[in-house]
Amino acid sequence: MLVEKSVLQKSQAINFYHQMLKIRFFEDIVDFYNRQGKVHGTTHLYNGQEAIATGICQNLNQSDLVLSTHRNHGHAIAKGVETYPMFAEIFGKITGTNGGRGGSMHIADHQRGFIGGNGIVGGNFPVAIGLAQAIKMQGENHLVVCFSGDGATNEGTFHESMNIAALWQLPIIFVIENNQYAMSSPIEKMMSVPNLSLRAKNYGMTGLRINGNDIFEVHQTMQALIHREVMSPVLIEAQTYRFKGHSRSDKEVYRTTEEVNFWKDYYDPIEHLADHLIQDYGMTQNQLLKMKQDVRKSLETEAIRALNDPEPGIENLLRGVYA
Ligand SMILES: Cc1ncc(C[n+]2csc(CCOP(=O)(O)OP(=O)(O)O)c2C)c(N)n1
Ligand SMILES: [Mg+2]
Repeated sequence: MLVEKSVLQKSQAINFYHQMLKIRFFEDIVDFYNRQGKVHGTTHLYNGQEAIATGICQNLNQSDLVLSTHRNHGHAIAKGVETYPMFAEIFGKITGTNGGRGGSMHIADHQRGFIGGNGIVGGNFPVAIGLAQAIKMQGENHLVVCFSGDGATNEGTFHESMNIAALWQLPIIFVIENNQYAMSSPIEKMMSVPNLSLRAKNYGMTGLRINGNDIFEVHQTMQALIHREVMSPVLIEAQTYRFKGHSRSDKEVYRTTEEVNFWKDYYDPIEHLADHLIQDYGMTQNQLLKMKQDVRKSLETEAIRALNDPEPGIENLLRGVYA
């Protein structure tokens, strides 16, 4: 897809850059404390994929609903969830988005339309369908966006949900972040047709394949989708790459350092936008550096504050348990 850089106002481009930095540094700080043993359970970091969450969610309203996966921090931040309670949740603190009992994979904030992550691969597709059906039955005009990985599209729930979404013409956008691996399995060992957007066609749904590391392309795609007359279901395959291991325990023996460095050097979505901010929007290196420092510093302060918060006491054990 050919994309005009001028589709973005300067203030919007700066806002996108800020958002992507926030996601990147949030993950770096989580990684740091994870290695210090401050995180219970594992984490799945979003580094390298920031343009997708940003370009998709910045085009949504608060009342639109987002569902995510085990790799959910970036989606939550992009949907407007506050980072301090996210840190607290990941550190298992009472001040966390879920009172410290969900952890990294289960960030949720329903007031901001972030329904939540899900540790079950493919687990959120049917939930998204239910929400989209409810919206349709109530005659509201909100959208549901369901993020997933490439690996999740081999789960039965994906195909069942695509079928129903198309049949019932639900207001839902499936965003497949094709980072080319599901844990240690490269996509070519998992499916014979690696173009995932083609999967939409068989269900009678529009399928788009975009460069997920180009914020302009992601944004333009969403602009076209939110301005349609009728919100029929769509599948977006956003091609991307994850810069860090699958999770904390990943030794990354299934890919080479050269491959990872190639993506970091040539396809970093944040550096791509930074280049345009300088060339097309007249920003200076110093201005970008200052933004980086400010974003990092404020996140570091929040993380330290969250680390010092109390853990949930025993009296919280049955909170939210309904049966
Ligand atoms: C139903 C189910 N099967 C297996 C797992 C273990 N698992 C966790 S993440 C993952 C890979 C998911 O790959 P993908 O959907 O491409 O997402 P990515 O991790 O690349 O973001 C697997 C197999 C799980 N959590 N749930
Ligand atoms: Mg994947």
